[in-house]
Amino acid sequence: MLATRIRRWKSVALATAAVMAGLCAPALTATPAAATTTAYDSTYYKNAIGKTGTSLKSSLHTIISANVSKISYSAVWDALKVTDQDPNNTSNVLLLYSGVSRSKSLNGGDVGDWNREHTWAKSHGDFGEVVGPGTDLHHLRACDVQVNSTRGNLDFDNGGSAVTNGGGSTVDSDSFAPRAADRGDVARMILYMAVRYEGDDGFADLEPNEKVGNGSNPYMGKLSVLKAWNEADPPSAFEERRNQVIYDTYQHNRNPFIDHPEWVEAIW
Ligand SMILES: [Ca+2]
Ligand SMILES: [Ca+2]
Repeated sequence: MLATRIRRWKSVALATAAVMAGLCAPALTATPAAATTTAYDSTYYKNAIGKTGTSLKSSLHTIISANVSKISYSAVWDALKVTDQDPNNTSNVLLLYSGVSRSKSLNGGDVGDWNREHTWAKSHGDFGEVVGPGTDLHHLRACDVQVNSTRGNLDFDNGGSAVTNGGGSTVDSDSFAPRAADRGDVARMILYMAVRYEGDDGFADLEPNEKVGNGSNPYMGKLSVLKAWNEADPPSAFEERRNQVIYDTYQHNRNPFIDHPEWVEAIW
């Protein structure tokens, strides 16, 4: 325990020194699996630090389920205009999978509009649009209406052919792959849902597995691919801001895998 603490202090000191030397970003992103430190480790994540496996998963479930505020499905529209705001144009939202920047006012259901994508497909566990997993902002994203329809309830896997206006996303008969820049985001959203929903709150226990074609079962694949995507596409400034806005303004809980992407490997 003492050794762990000393290592942590040491890594904080090194990170601080790196910031002061202006070398922070390359030093901290060169090895994605390395332990990261955040401003929340001694507070929000206090009871999870140092744990691995099911112990870490259980601890994180308790942390991210405590004192959560939930919003209605209709309130999700306005929330996404804040969480998914284009950093280069405050009148727009950035759309998941395609990367398109589109006017916030074009929310709706017509071609050319954006709507509310359940990254964990709402049929997988059948939670629909009910307050809870159906309205959890950590996996709800602004998405082009047609691209959302193409994704449907497909599991995630590599391969397929290009999605029309999909920004490089691909699809085949049983799976969907986001454009490269959104792959880590999707992995961390799916795995947040697996930790947040454990079957103790009236909803299904959501879990990743190695399959595609999960249908209405409360599973989402493929875990090995999601793990690789988490490594290949580390958290971006957009994703970190989004996590912070949800924590500060809406739900008051965090996605642990955006703060600590190495916890994906620590659990799975
Ligand atoms: Ca990304
Ligand atoms: Ca679960």
